[in-house]
Amino acid sequence: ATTQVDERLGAAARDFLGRPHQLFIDGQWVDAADGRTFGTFDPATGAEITQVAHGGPEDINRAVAAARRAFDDGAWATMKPNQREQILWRIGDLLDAKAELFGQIEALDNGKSVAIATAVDVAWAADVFRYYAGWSTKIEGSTVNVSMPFAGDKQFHAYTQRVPVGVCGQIIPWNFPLLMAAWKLAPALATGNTLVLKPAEQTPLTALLLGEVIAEAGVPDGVVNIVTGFGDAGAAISAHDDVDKVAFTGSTEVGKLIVDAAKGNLKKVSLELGGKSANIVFADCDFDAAVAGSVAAWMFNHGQACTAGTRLYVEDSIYEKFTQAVADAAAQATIGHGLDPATELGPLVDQDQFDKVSYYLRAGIEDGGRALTGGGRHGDTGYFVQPTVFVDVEPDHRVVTDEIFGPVVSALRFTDVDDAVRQANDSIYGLAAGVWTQDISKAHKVASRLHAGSVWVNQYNGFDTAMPFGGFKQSGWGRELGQGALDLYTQTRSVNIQL
Ligand code: TXE
Repeated sequence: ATTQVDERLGAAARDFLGRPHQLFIDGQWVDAADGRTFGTFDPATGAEITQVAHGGPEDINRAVAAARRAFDDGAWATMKPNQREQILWRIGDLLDAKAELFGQIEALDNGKSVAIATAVDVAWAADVFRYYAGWSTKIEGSTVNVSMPFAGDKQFHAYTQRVPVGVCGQIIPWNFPLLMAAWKLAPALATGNTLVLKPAEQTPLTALLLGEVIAEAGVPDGVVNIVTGFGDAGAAISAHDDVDKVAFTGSTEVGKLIVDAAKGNLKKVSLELGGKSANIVFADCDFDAAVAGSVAAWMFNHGQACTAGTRLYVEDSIYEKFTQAVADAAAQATIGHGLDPATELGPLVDQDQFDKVSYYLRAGIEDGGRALTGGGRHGDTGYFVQPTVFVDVEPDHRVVTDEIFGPVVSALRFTDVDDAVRQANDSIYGLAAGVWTQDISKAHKVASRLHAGSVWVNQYNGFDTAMPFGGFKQSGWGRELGQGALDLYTQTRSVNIQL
């Protein structure tokens, strides 16, 4: 297939696109075992960007074997922690140094604005590597005062060690391709594991760039292996008997498949899944800040964020005025190609995602809702949809219950705190929630009653690398980021010595 190189790309990005895009196994760039490749596409135009190696189960076997050898030879797990720290820190620095390259490739492959890709995705990925670089030297066990009631007067010296889990499989989605790779890799590497990463088929490119950075930073061969491919490659990772742990970010549906596949060797599983997060606006909020924050809550990343605040609960007395202000602000967003500097809202990632969101735009109306703004496709090329605000919706409407993963919000009313909390908690998901009020006591009380892994008050998407992140209910198992992620990638050994 012929590929048109976008002239907004810099020299480094063009150079990268001109090279072959192979699998990264055991420190080498290699073709897929059967030589297959697949196309990755620009979602703003539908045009093919380039071809990428199509890794399958056989390639997963090769990658797992390399990761196993690298784990068993101990070059990484037993490396001095301060050396691991320096290597991880170097990855962060290289990401910063190549921010323009990473940002441009991310914008092209995913569709998000290059400004956001650079300032958020790349900068934060660098921060994640540096944060976990620091943890490399701080993985500690404890000494334990044992009583040993059946051992008479004998004396003991007992302690715990935190050791790596082993070979980790990491399967990531397309909405924050580089950032999700960083969230997965950095804590696993800081704690001495080796791994096989499978990027999403829609957005394989920045993971390959990251592979180059990882080699340049001095990570030993086989410690990080990157296999681009589809769901069958992910399934092969989750079912592999020589994989000790699988970490997944993606749909709740596939999360359940991974739990099933992992049963064979009872590998450890952590899951970061879907959401339908409630954003609660009280009448005593700072109105303008709440409007701007509530729009960003569901429009950020074109709604393709697991935390998207897509159930907007507004207190009765300000419902009309607030929802109109949200619709007006959303309608002003500049829609365009990610590489266009003026773009605020880019395309959805691919045809499947476009079809899914289009289905919900129809479902919102069929179920009895009304679109205050939006409701359809934007333009006639690429996968753009209009930002859409549904009102007159009921709790059982599909646009209220289902994760849509597009720039679509459903606005509902509530009467008081109890009503807001009851409605917000009425979901199979429990990933995040927003609360807008100037009454700080009310904010704390509401936060403590929400069934959500993250609660943001007077802001939305208030992430930090040091704050644990993950879901209640069907939004997942385990916590990433912060100190919490160390638990996912270590196991405890208790050693008890009779003196
Ligand atoms: O996700 P999948 P899709 C939600 C969102 C979206 C929907 C579908 O609602 O509309 O999921 O998106 C790999 N075993 N989220 O289809 O399929 C796949 O190759 C192992 C929420 O893209 O879950 C990719 O690498 N792996 C989410 C990854 O799983 C398998 C982010 C995610 O793809 C597999 C993305 C299998 N059987 C979508 N099948 C979030 N939590 O942020 C596929 N994969």
